[in-house]
Amino acid sequence: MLQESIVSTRPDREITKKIITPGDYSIVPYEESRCKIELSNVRHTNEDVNIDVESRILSKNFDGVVIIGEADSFIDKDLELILQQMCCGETCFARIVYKNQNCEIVKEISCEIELKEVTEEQLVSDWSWARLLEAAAHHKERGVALIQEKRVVDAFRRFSKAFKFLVAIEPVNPEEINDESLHEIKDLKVKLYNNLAHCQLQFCEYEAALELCNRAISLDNDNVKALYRRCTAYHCLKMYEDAWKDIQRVIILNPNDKAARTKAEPSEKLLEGKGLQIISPRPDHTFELDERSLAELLDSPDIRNRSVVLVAVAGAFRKGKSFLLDFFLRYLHHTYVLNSKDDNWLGPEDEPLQGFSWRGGSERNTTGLLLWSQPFKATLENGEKVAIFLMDTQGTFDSESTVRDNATVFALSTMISSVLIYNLSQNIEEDELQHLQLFTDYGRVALEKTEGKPFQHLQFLVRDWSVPYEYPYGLEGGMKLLEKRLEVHENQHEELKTLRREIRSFFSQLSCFLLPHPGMKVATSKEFNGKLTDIDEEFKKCLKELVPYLLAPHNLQPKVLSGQTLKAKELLYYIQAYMEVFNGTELPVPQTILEATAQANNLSAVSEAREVYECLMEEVPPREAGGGASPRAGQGPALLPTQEEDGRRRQVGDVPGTVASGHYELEEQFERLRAQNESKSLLNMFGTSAVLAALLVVGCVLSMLGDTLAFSILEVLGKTVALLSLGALVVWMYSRFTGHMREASEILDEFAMTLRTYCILPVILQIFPEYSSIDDKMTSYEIESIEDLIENVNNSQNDTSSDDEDEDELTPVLSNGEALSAVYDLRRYVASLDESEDAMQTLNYVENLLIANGTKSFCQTCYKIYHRREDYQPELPQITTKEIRDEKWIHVKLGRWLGVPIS
Ligand SMILES: Nc1nc2c(ncn2[C@@H]2O[C@H](COP(=O)(O)OP(=O)(O)OP(=O)(O)O)[C@@H](O)[C@H]2O)c(=O)[nH]1
Ligand SMILES: [Mg+2]
Repeated sequence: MLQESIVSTRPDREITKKIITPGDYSIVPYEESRCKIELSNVRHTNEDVNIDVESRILSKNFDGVVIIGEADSFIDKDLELILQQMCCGETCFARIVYKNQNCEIVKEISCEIELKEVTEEQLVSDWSWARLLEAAAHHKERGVALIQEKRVVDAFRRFSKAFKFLVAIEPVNPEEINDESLHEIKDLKVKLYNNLAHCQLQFCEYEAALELCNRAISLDNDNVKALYRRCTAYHCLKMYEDAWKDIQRVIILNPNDKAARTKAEPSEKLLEGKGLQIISPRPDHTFELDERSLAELLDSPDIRNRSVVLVAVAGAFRKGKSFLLDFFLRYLHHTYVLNSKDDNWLGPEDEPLQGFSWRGGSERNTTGLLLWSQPFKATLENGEKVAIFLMDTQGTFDSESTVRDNATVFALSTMISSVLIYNLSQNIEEDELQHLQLFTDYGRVALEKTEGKPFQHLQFLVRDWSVPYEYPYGLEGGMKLLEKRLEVHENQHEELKTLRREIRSFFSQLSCFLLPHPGMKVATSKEFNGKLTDIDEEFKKCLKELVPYLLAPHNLQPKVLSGQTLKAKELLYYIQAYMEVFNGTELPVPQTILEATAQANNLSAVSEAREVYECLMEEVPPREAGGGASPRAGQGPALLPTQEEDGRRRQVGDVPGTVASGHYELEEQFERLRAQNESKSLLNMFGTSAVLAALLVVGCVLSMLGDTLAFSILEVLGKTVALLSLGALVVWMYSRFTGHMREASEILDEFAMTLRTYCILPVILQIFPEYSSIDDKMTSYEIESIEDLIENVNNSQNDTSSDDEDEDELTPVLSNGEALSAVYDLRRYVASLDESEDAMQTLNYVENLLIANGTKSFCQTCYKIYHRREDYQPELPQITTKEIRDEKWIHVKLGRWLGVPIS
């Protein structure tokens, strides 16, 4: 009696066998055993029902060999199960019954099987890791082949089997398995997870697929297939945001994946952000705050209680600020949205750069202040939750903004940012430091009194740095350059020192980064759309250093105000408050850049004028040169402000801008007057030195003549004259170039002047009558007192009104240097006057003089300098009005300067 035994039972099928002839119990098939079999009496019920078209064993072509574990179709697999329960030499009757869901028999297959030969194999549990790995790889390959044949179920079985072999290797003993094999094992595991996930997706088992992908990603973060499949799973599970993150990651890792791109499109829209204009300029040069948008952004439930990290970029317009911010956006997406830790954040090679609006051309693009509408959420190492904001700003010094606009934008950016990037082109220049000082100072004034440093991290960013051999690109070179630029040393002018100290005192951290030029396409091509292929490698390399330096999780700096980190909702209030201050009237209008420039111009004009003055004073006749005083050591240049005075004046900052216009007037006048002065060169020949030299020559000639004529008196006289004039010349030159023995040189000047006026000039004018008019002017300056001056001014004004056309008559024959010197004389004079009526009267008269003279604006400036600077204490000798009246030089100079004809 044959006994039936159950080989395997499941609801959908049942396998039984009956032994007809027993075999050798010591030889049984194991995994990978090669079995030679013979099938007979094969019967199918319901022949029309085809359960498995793929069965090899039941096919006509079956060769009689079965290798255990190699079956793919499920009938073959069932037959394998039967073989695994047979012994070598055994013959059995096998029956497989297939049922439907209602447990009704659909089909029954029966046959007799004879197991003729079996190769002996080890039990799988005794296999070495190498054999297990080999088997896993083999089954994986078979599975892939089945996938290609679209036999997903069979493939799934192979992959599962392969996975079981891999799992059997564990626990992995690293001493036994080399690194390469370990890597191979991990790699195979990831592939199997992926393949299984693929099959599960085909079976619409999305959660199972998700789990398998998660496992693959846990082993390999950047596995594109796993990400892609997980994205599909998420998508099918309607988890769109997660799907979007994965597909973005796929695009970054595999930019050429067109399918991924197509897939990305619908979900990409879900996370679209934009530059949100929170502050816009109004036509009247005030700023409008979009409180609603700002509140929506900062007061949103998931953001409001997070600390703020705000990175802003400010600086001159058209210098690539917005362009740079768009790379920041890429980094932030990569790191805080996609949670990727690698450095492949620059994005696809051919993707246009998007985000904050940027463009080429020469016209300004960004106006007001913009925040990116999607703050990035991050958790700092200390567990603090932050929201990262990016801020784009209106460029300074475009042709439409006033200095106040610039200062407001810059100051606001400084006040609300935790990191302010000061975007510069090519270098850190002195004027850029001045602007920084001016603007941040403006912000500091607007801030309520804060303890310590008012602002946080100032990052200088030098674009298009072109001398990497001096300071290399990047942070290291930048820091060295910055140190150099902000260096304070002893010999530096006080003004430069103050500037540097102030900048250092405003910010708690200063750093600098040098970026190379991004390439000609970026800077000059109209078609350039930001794709990476058009950008120089060096630039990209530096971006990879710069951006993480500012935005990597461990480098994030939350905004701190008065020692407290600022929450997003608080930032909202602060911005509102600041805007009120900036749009209100309490703040002083910042000194205009024009003024600042004028101030600089003025100072350079002073030094220029000083040089010209010194130079030309040597050219003009002695009487004009201040009665023989040395221009180097005498009263001329000494009347100009000292450098210290200049420095002090700039510190209090009230040199009015109109000085610049005075400077230009002066230049014009200077050119005209110099031409005139040059025409006097013939007369200039007879300055003190020339007169003394002429006397020396005359003495020599006389002595020679006396000697020739044997006229000893003449010879002695000649020698005496020659010796005296030689001595006088030496003394005069000594005095002139050292400033010593001033009185001696004055006497010599007087002497030379007298000689020239009464002896030499009359002779010359006899010979050259055309010089007579110039000489008239030159000899006419002489004022004895203020009264004289006033009287003469009155005369002059009368003259002017009666003779409008003859303007030349009123033009002072003065050089630039002299005019400037006269102005300073006037300042000293005015500064010394007390408030007496006499003084006021004098001032009025002087003003009238200036009006009459046509150099009013220039001179008004001089008054303003004095009047507006209340805390300016010129270091003047204490002299009374009376003394001033007696100070002949003032009157002389005023008279000369004003061109007052004096008899
Ligand atoms: N030379 C140079 N050009 C750059 C650099 N970065 C960007 N650009 C180009 O500069 C131009 C202006 O870029 P934007 O980002 O719009 O400049 P911006 O400073 O924001 O300009 P405004 O918004 O007008 O203030 C574009 O043509 C960019 O291609 C750089 O580092 N060097
Ligand atoms: Mg811009």
